[in-house]
Amino acid sequence: MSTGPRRTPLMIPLVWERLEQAEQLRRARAFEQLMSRRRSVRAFSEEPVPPELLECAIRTAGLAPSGANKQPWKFVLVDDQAIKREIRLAAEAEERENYQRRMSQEWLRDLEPLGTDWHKEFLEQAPVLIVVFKERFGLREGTRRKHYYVDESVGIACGMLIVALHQAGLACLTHTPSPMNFLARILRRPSNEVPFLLMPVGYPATGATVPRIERKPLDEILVRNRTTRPISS
Ligand code: IYR
Repeated sequence: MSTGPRRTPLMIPLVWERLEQAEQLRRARAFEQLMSRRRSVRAFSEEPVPPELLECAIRTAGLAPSGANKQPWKFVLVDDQAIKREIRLAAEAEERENYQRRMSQEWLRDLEPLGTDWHKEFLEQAPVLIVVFKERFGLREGTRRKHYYVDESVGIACGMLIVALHQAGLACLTHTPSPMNFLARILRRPSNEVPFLLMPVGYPATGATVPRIERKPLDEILVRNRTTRPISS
């Protein structure tokens, strides 16, 4: 328990640009347009990605808010062909079990419109994989430091990473083979790190296709204040 007086945090002026409302609207719409063209890509060209682009996107992800500013994330870049192959084989072994045994009929039916199966060629095809790990706790000089809201923090950072990659003209896939502890083993991560997301990144293969999907309209995802109806399940 802390007993002494609380320390006053060091505060600095906020850097903030107040925009004209018309400019705010213009930017909001332009950004929505840009993001409406983001799609999960499952077929990549082998064309390499400039390392600076990836570093820039990862720095941007690292700007995400996090519980007590602990920044409980690690982004592992894998561009080594042999390691990508190891990851593909391990992911396919798990996914084959998933598709053939572990996933429910309802789940398989839900995935039909996406056309996915246990083959994960993209894990070798994409020039680079970003493997995101969450840090369950911090390790400083061998002692454990508590981390807070780890899933929320790393989830937000991943969202920012996806946006940063798209904005930089790169495509990616949020892939979650399950279970994915094989990633910690293959990439030799320390025991405080748990795999969170596996993201192949690159340029789409020539002629790449994506499933035709619908987005829920605003009135299905936006609630203003509360409804007058009684709570139903
Ligand atoms: N992880 C599997 C299955 C899968 C699950 C969901 I939920 C998706 O939105 C897509 C795929 C796979 O990657 O094939």
